[in-house]
Amino acid sequence: MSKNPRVAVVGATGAVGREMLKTLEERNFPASEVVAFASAKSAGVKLPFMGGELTVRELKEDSFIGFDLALFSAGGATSEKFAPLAAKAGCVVVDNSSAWRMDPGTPLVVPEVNPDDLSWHKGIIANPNCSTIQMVVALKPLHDEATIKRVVVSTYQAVSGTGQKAIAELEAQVSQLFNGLEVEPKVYPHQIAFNCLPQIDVFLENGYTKEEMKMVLETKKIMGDDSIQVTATTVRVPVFYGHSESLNVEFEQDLSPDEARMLLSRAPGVTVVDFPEKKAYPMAIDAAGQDDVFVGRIRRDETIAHGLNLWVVADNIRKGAALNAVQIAEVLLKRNILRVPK
Ligand code: 25A
Ligand code: L14
Repeated sequence: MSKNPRVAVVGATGAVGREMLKTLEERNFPASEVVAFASAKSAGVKLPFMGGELTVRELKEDSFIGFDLALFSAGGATSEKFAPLAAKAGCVVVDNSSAWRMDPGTPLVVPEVNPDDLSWHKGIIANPNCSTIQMVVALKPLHDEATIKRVVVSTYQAVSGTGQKAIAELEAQVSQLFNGLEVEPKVYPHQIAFNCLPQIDVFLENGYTKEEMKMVLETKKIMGDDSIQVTATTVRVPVFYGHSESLNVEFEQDLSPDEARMLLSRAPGVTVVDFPEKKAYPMAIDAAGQDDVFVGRIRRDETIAHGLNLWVVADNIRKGAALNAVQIAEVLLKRNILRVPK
């Protein structure tokens, strides 16, 4: 493409959509124009962009004519319906929903891990689940060195992952409880303030939640290695921004904590914060608003031959969603593959 791309942001009024606009602006993404789309009820809403405002348009079936790139974060149902329409109109989609991730014809990409999978896109590219993205960014450099056999992960996930309405629900419950009022859960099945909920997304027949199975299946696809075993417990905690994860990793070969620290400190998109003597480790409140994946508490699992424990934290709305999507678009531009193949 010779001219700069014309970009649509679909679901622009949501927590992730707003961050996509902010990320395009901060990274000086070379767009000839950016247009914000959402559902009919948000049409006319003004969103800040590049010192001015964008007026939100209603997303319709013919919205994509004349666009080169669309960043979607409007939920699975919207993506299922509209992403193929966009691709048909010649507009490449980077989709943040779970709709296309496990489709064999759709690449699932984290630029630090598997950028080459972008070469076979057919017009839709899936952005992985937020918890999966930060985990694979931390695992990839270790896997390349010592081959991962198995990962046991437990997550501590912020409410912003669910969107604006969940952020508002945690705020409201905190103030209701301080004022001696009853809380009435709406977004989550139970009170989230001062509580932990071992359920993210819906339960499946095997007893796991859908969020847990996303971590299991998406990790194999992104790492391009079906032999990596992952088992997950995903937990919602009363944090606004930033997902934290405890990873227990078993390797084929030996990897010392010092080697892991060195590999991670050289890895793109990773910052190691691991100074126990100074009580320094990654925390959600520090990762919020940052681009990197933060890794600390690196230590041996003393119960197995080749095992490490790690603590991994990232901003779920940035690296977990908006930033990763914009980084994918940047690679498409750089490699001159921002076009729907015939
Ligand atoms: O199915 P999935 O893939 O599992 O995804 C389900 C949902 O998860 C959220 C996202 O909600 C998604 O809809 N999500 C969070 N992280 C995600 C991630 N990494 C993620 N999903 C996937 N991957 P969300 O709140 O972030 O964004 C929702 C956006 O979707 C728009 N939308 C819904 N249906 C649509 C549609 N757009 C086009 N066509 C459709 N049919 C939705 O727009 C929103 O932009 P909306 O207009 O229906 O609702 C926005 C309303 O919210 C208010 N509001 C939003 N932000 C603020 C706000 N008000 C004040 N301050 C704010 N900061 C607006 O007033 C508006 O009414
Ligand atoms: O699949 O509620 O990307 O935190 C990520 C956020 C599903 C919901 C996904 C949440 C979504 C999830």
